[in-house]
Amino acid sequence: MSEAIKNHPAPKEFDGSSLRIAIVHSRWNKSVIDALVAGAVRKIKEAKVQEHNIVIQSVPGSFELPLACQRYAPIPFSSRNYSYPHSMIAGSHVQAGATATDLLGGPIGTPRSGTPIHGLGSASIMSSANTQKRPFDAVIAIGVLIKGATMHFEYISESVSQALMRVQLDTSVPVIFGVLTALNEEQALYRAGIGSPDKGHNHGEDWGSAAVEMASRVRKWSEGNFLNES
Ligand code: DLZ
Repeated sequence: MSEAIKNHPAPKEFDGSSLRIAIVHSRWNKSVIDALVAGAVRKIKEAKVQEHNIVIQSVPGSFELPLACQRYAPIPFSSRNYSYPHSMIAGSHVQAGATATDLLGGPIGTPRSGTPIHGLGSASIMSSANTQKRPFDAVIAIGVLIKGATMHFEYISESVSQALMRVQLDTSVPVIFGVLTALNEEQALYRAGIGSPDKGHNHGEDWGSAAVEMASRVRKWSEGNFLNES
């Protein structure tokens, strides 16, 4: 495909100051993952998403991403309430310096069954019972699959992309597809902006911007706002 057509359009600007965004990433191919997560966080923060509203969770490999994303986006959009006072979310998942490897403690959402999900430790479980009701506005799934000698790559790439789409449509929470499917390490490094000699482009930045945009748009749509806008 011509590079003149396939480009990186400048993202539109959205105010993310009231958004809550989760990043779920795998740990395979860590140096690439770290660069991608850092790129996503950079763009999310540039859009004014508050640090305590950025939650980062790791899972072993890309195959585990869909289930984790599903747990971070469990509330059907129709039952959301955006009138939560700020105090209900403040301190819910405080993260001092978002890094690719941090785990966050505490309840992360309320599934349709009404059973609280107690995920990742106990530290913040006591912070506020109300935080369980504060949904994520978007989830970014970040993984790096590098093709090897077997069919493993094809099976995982296909199933993970299908499953992430399913989570997005089932929950109405935007799930940003941040899974690199590279034919070799060089391709992966280049797409994380850490290639050599040409660094390439960090696609994590695009995913961060896409998360803020989709979260903002879905919120508007849920309010019945479908006005013309490109
Ligand atoms: C097993 C495996 C292999 C061979 N390669 C990758 C990879 O390139 N990227 C990735 O994210 N995960 C890989 N995995 C691990 C699987 O995604 C998964 O974690 C395991 O099969 C356990 O379910």
